Amino acid sequence: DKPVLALVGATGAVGTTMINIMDSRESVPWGEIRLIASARSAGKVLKVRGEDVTVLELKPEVFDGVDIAMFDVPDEVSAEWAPVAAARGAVAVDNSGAFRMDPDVPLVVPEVNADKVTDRPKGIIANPNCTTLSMMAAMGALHREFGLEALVVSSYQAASGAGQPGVDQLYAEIEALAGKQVGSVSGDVAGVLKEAGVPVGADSPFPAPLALNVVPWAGSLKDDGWSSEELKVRNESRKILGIPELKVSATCVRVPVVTTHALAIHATFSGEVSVEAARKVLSAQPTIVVKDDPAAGEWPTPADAVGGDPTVVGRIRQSLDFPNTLELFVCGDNLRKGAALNTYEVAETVAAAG
Ligand code: 2RA
Repeated sequence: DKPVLALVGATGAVGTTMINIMDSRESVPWGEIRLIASARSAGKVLKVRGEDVTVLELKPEVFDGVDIAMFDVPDEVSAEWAPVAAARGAVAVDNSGAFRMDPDVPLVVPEVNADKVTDRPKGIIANPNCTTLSMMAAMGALHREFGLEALVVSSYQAASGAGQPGVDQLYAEIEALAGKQVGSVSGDVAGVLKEAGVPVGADSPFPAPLALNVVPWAGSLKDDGWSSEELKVRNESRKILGIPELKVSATCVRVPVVTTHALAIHATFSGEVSVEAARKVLSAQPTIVVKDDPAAGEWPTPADAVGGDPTVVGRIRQSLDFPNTLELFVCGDNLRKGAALNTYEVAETVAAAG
């Protein structure tokens, strides 16, 4: 019998992307696709691969007969319900932060550590944070070949990383500023936003205006000035790559882009790695597109990656002053590979493993 797949959080931003991904697959291995959401959205009818599917309310019984349950819901909902799904016999593939660093929960990126999907004592598999995930296909491929020792990363994160409220905020700011002369000589962005009634600071998903600006902050404040997002990049990279001692330093920055996270990466290996060798390894990875010809004006930008599945990699250079080190620029759609696509690929991997 073909496995039964459930999608919890079917009506949210990532859930909607997930349905698009399933629609675009040539074939799917599922006998049934069950859609689940909160009581508020239950009863809605959504099209999945051309069929009408009625959204069911999240209750323990909806997991009966389910083989794999994908969760695209907030941390506290996953923390409560993924164990319920697992207790009812499903493998829960969770896209929240609730279980990522649990030593009994594998954190999986299929290109890097697909073998870990069967090692799941709690019946739960976690999907990484979108910022870490955006660079894992590339870093996994390079690590396999050259032995990664250290990562220094700066992120350029899109507004949709903060969900639909983040996207709505960026559009509202752009609309309020359109046609206005703002900047160093003609007035401040925050002032114009306030005047237009657009929330700023504590009332906004971002701690400072995002339009015409960059904001060196994502997540919550942790010890010694680090943000939760920066610590996730460090901890999750170590766990996924299987290098507990990997040296990682991250600075996470929000930029006025709607979707697709970009990362500038300074990666140090155990020996010298030529740009040519790195390019060869990256090009051989089916989920990576190398776009790297500065003389022809070719490099990755968020606009190149958005809406697509591959990670786009370019600006590959040998560091001038740091031995055994490459500099790269990576762009990945934070809602697709960064969230829905990786979760779905993990579910496919679980199904294939039987
Ligand atoms: C962000 N990585 O971009 C977070 C969302 N998971 O805000």
